[in-house]
Amino acid sequence: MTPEHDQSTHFTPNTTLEDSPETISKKPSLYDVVMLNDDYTPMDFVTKILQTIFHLPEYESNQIMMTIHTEGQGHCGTFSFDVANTKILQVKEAAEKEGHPLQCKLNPVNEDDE
Ligand code: TYC
Repeated sequence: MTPEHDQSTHFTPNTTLEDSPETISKKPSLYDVVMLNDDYTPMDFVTKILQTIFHLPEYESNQIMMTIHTEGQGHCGTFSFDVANTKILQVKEAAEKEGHPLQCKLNPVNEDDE
């Protein structure tokens, strides 16, 4: 391959050969897990979830729970895509087991803002 035809320097592991250099956008490497408020999940249950699944101390867990309760949502932590998704699934499973509608969402971290 002649050097002018070698596009290898334009590609990263997150791109495919179909991508032109102009359309390449790197997949975010970090994701915020954001917990949502609802009218039914008991406050104690949310605080326990933040302690057990997100490994947050009791005091902070209670503060985050109250932030979610009053503001509608709250930040539980920032993780890789796989870890964030696993935690969201663990929250959903633990909540469903007790009949609570508690949900989290995943937000890509904008690395330009860091
Ligand atoms: N709003 C709920 C209540 O009044 C408590 C709650 C807090 C629910 C945080 C979900 O993510 C949540 N029982």
